[in-house]
Amino acid sequence: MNKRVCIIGAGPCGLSQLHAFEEARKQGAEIPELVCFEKQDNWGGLWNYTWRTGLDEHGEPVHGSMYRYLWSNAPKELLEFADYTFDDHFGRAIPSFPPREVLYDYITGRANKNDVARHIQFSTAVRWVEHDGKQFHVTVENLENNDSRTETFDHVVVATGHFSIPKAPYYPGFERFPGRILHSHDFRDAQEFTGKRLLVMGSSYSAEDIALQCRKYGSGPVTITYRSNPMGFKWPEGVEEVPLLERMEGKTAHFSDGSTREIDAIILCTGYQHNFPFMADELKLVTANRLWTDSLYKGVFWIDDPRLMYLGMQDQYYTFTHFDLEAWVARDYMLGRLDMPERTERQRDFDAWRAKEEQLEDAFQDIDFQADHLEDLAAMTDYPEFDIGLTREIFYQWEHHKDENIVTYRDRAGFASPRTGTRSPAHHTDWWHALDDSMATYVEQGAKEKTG
Ligand code: FAD
Ligand code: NA7
Repeated sequence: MNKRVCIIGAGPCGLSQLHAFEEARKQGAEIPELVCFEKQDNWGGLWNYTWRTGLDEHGEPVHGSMYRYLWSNAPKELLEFADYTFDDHFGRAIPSFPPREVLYDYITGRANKNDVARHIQFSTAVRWVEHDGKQFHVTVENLENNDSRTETFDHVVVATGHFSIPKAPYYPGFERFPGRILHSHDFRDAQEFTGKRLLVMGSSYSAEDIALQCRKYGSGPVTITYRSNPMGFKWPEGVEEVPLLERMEGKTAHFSDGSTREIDAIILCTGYQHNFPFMADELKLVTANRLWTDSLYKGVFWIDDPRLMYLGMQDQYYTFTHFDLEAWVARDYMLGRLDMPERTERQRDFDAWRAKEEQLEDAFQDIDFQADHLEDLAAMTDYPEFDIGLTREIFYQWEHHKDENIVTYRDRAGFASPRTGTRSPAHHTDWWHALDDSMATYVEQGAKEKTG
């Protein structure tokens, strides 16, 4: 087989795709030539922390949106690779809400095991992808020497993520605000805001985590302003939610309920755009951040031409296992193991999922919907079995724990691995007081004996 496959991005999704092929190779399959282009000089995508913001050393938009002191926002049992468990990687049970560095080590541990780096061309940005009816033409630029070239491929897998290019709204008075206004994409170290009175805009994961994190590291009072609905958690002292900002007058924030607050810095946690400027219009995914993205059959295949695939484009409850399942199914299609139905049947399948998605009413239903998506994919391929039913239950528990206490949900323990059954021990320090997020402190100092 001399087919060529182009994978764009070596974040978790791109690595899942490379890994899926390597697993097939180990079982004797003949696999196509794999070429993965990654614009950064290292892998891991968002988990590869960078201190940079704005433009990088090559003048490229910085991809990274993760910040210091970021801890997993859901139990690690929900994202455990079925073929490379946390026990496999760490050699013992670790607590359930690891900091970023620990998860980075885990992701790259599996990538190292199969030596997938040999397929990756780092510091190489994809500039343009088009299709001539037979093949894809992919133009890339080597960022070290600015050389550009165009190569042809039979398949393209887009794995460039969708939490990197900010949606940054304007509100009256921003242009005269005498302080810093930043998007969560550019947030790096909460200690920048020590003693400052903060306005955080948004009511989703970033707003929740950045508000808490700033307070944890010593900010002044944090006011969270919401557009549709408040998150409604029982916030710690010094954090509150108010209706939408109407305007800033100097340092004074005016809200739609008529109240005002004095503010020193504004953090827009207003989400991200699916952004693929390197894709020709007829191949470009245009979608909102939702559980059933537009234009993709099974959430993976470009509905008009399945030779093009996108990974990880959904709004995310599930992450690494979902990415793996998508990558396994994409691989099977590229290996000729999967029957691809006709366009009309793909559309019928899409419409059925979309209709269900449009009926979803709360986070619990969202979780079930995405778990159904995982089960649908799992039935199509030979990804190692794991207990998806158990992950649904852990997700529900996690939602309840957050409602009970948003500050302590990360101190919970005793979650069972859906693959091995191993139960997580408690961390040695509660999250609110754990200011050092290094792997050495998290893993190597050991965990408390107790579980549950
Ligand atoms: P990314 O991780 O974004 O990787 C995409 C890769 O593509 C990058 O390496 C990038 O450099 C490369 N790339 C982009 N454009 C090009 C181009 N033109 N040419 C070449 N390469 C390119 N998930 C969890 O499971 N748990 C969490 O706690 C969690 N916290 C998060 C916190 C934040 C602040 C954010 C933003 C996300 C968080 N996520 C979390 C979700 C995160 O989206 C996934 O975990 C995961 O990183 C997605 O992987 P990906 O490969 O799709 O994309
Ligand atoms: P999300 O989950 O897309 O949430 C964006 C939030 O921003 C959401 O609450 C929106 O309110 C709000 N928003 C968007 N536009 C505006 C405007 N114009 N004005 C006010 N508020 C607005 O992004 P996150 O960054 O929180 O999460 C992304 C990922 O990062 C996530 O998967 C985590 O893993 C980490 P709405 O409710 O739509 O009214």
